[in-house]
Amino acid sequence: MTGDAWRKTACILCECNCGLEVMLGGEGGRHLVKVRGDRAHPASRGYACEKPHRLDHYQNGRDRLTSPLRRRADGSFEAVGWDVAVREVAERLAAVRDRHGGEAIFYYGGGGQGNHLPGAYATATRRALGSRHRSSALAQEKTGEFWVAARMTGGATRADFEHCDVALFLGKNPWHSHSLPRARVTLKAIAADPARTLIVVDPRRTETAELADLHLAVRPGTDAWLLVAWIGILLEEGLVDRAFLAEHVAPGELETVAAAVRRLPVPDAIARTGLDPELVRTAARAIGGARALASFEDLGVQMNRHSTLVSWLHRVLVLLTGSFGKPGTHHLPATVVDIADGEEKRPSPVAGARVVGGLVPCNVIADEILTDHPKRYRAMIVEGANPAHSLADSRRVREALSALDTLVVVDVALSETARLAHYVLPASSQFEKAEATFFNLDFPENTFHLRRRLLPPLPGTLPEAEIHARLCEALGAYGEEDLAPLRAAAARGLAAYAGAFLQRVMPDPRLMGLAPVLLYRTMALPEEAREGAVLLALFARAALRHGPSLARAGFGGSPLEATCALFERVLAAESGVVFAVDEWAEVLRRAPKPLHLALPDLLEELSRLGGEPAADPAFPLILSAGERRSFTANTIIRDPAWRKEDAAGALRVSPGDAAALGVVTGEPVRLVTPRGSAVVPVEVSPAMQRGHLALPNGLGVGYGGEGPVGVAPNELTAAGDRDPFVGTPWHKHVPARLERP
Ligand SMILES: Nc1nc2c(c(=O)[nH]1)N[C@H]1C(S)=C(S)[C@@H](COP(=O)(O)OP(=O)(O)OC[C@H]3O[C@@H](n4cnc5c(=O)[nH]c(N)nc54)[C@H](O)[C@@H]3O)O[C@H]1N2
Ligand SMILES: Nc1nc2c(c(=O)[nH]1)N[C@H]1C(S)=C(S)[C@@H](COP(=O)(O)OP(=O)(O)OC[C@H]3O[C@@H](n4cnc5c(=O)[nH]c(N)nc54)[C@H](O)[C@@H]3O)O[C@H]1N2
Ligand code: SF4
Ligand SMILES: [Mo]
Repeated sequence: MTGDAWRKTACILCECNCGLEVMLGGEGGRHLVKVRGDRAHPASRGYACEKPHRLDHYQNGRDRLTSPLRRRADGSFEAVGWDVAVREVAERLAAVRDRHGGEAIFYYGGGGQGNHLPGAYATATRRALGSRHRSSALAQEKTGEFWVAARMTGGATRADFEHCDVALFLGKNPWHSHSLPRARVTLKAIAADPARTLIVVDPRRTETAELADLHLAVRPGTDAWLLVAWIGILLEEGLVDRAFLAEHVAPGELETVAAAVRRLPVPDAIARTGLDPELVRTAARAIGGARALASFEDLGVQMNRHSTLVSWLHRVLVLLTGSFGKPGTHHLPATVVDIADGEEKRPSPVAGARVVGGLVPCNVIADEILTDHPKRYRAMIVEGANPAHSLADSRRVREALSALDTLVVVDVALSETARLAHYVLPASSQFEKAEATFFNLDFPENTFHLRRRLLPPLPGTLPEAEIHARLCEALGAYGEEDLAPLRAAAARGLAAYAGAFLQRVMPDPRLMGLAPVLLYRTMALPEEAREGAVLLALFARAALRHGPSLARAGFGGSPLEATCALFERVLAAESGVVFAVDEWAEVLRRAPKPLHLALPDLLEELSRLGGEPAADPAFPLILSAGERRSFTANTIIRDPAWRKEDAAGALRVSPGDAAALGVVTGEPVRLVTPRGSAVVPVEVSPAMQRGHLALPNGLGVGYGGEGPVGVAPNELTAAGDRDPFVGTPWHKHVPARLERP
């Protein structure tokens, strides 16, 4: 069977989820033989980078799982049927709940770069179990930003790079990591226009830095000083937007922040960064003089020293320049699901860590397990994530996962985490079910794409929606009497169904908690879109929150009418839908009044800047552990043959450091950190500055029974190296040294 038609789907390798067209073929018609960008996709408009062309390495990976696995007493796995697996998983988790309370059951993941519907379905299983604590990779990267942004602008902002005249990237290499639609097109357009300025802050001369007008190659880990210097210069030179501040920012806060910043003299701050003072001033003037500044901070600063302080100083810079709520600046998009939230009242149960956006800091999870504290996590469900590889200090994470009473892993492959599980439940791939992500953050037009399934599930696998429905049923969470009235309404069409849902489910907290699986079980949807059922509930919430934005996109009327119209359109539109159309004025309406600059805890942290302990002379270098490169995609694709270049994941080293050690490209070195060591081939790179090393992310995974290729970065990181406020890891700032092996 060979399909000769192009079929629509999306890339699953980064959060952009560019629309793709694929041609199926090969054995059983189950291979993605040709891949190209989908011109009809409203956000990506035909764009695709080099990574998805070989997506078949994901779909047909040799370590795809095809049966549930159960751990035997001797540690090996045996294949068991789905009925057995579901019954036993439900029994074991229910036993933990009954003995220790549902709060002892921890949930990790819920989707990676391409799949977020499982996280929505899992809320039903968690509700059925009374499970409360959870986390995901966001608590390694974005929670510091969420925590300060919630208090300053009412939520994390995104920026309009298409219409800015000054673009600023802080610790972000969008040429490879993207995160903005059609990143390379946008970057090239900014670079080619003499009236626009591209500013990149990165110790490394990245591909993005190569395009930049101003590249500030800071000394690693000194971004806080650079931001202090910039803010100081803006204040000194009167480059702040006083009209914006007077109108929108709480009175007196400018003065408070200015006084705190002035305590650190600009020349001293610049000296810390190792940069040419004139370059710093030129960049400050470009930022202060911008018509529209768009900026983006990412892992280079968010996984580094002073991460939350930098997130705050960055937002101070944005507000001082009035770069909020006008074209080409920063906005608060209308979203289907809010992923950024502020702090929760209750800290994590054992470590007492601050919980932001509902997420326990990744760096304390092992501490929450490896203890005799009565509130420790005793069971864990991991879904669409690989924490044994992605969390700091893999060794300790493995120890923690192994200490659990029950570990259940839902994955397509036998990942590093799955290997430690008591039960592994094999999921259908992202091309074998309907899927979507919730990272839709564009403005003024925001898109949503429900991709239909391209292929029937690989035999032995199930979509997560089905897995969660079966788990809820095995837990006795609902019965036929709950489903029958909804099924009857479904037979009368979508409007009748939505009405019945509103009447029967929404007012009943028990049923509302199970809504995702009730929708999945009772809606009458085409086979290739079945897993989209949960969207009805999510769209209903969006219609209530963002009615005017949906109406401008053509989904008007009552919230019920808007919900149904949007749902039908999303189901029908194979390339995705513009679901929200905004106006810039909406941004300031959406934000709290007034906006805030002065956060007392961060002001205090600023006063401590410079008081850090001196570096350990045994580790004179700084390792950035986890760089995004041309062929890295977290651990989504495990086959090393996928990588067209850099298959072994070389350690990038500056020419000076390589010469000092006497190594050349291709030769192995021993990389030593306080937590571990590894032997890795070197790539001598003029893009690196002296003293700075870079390892790629996503390597060091086994494949098809073969041992790992490359270095797993978190064998080298330590969980204690983390942000004091939200616990985000300092993966980009690991003390290290090099030795000849
Ligand atoms: N190709 C590819 N793209 C991806 C991914 C992938 O795996 N592969 N993953 C996706 C995911 S999950 C994410 S979160 C994003 C992350 O996207 P990015 O944050 O852009 O990715 P990184 O390469 O981890 O880090 C960015 C930069 O930080 C720099 N850096 C290191 N130390 C410092 C410092 O002290 N100061 C400053 N200013 N910069 C520093 C590094 O040199 C690097 O160029 O990428 C997404 N896109
Ligand atoms: N040292 C260091 N550590 C890091 C980083 C770093 O830069 N340096 N980056 C961090 C960041 S930003 C991120 S986002 C994380 C990423 O790390 P994680 O969030 O842990 O996830 P991934 O590596 O993306 O793994 C995704 C898993 O989902 C599985 N999978 C794929 N498709 C499906 C599906 O349809 N269903 C199910 N159930 N499973 C599926 C894959 O097989 C894989 O095991 O790593 C973090 N860790
Ligand atoms: S930018 Fe991201 S989503 Fe788009 S094709 Fe590349 S990896 Fe895939
Ligand atoms: Mo990430």
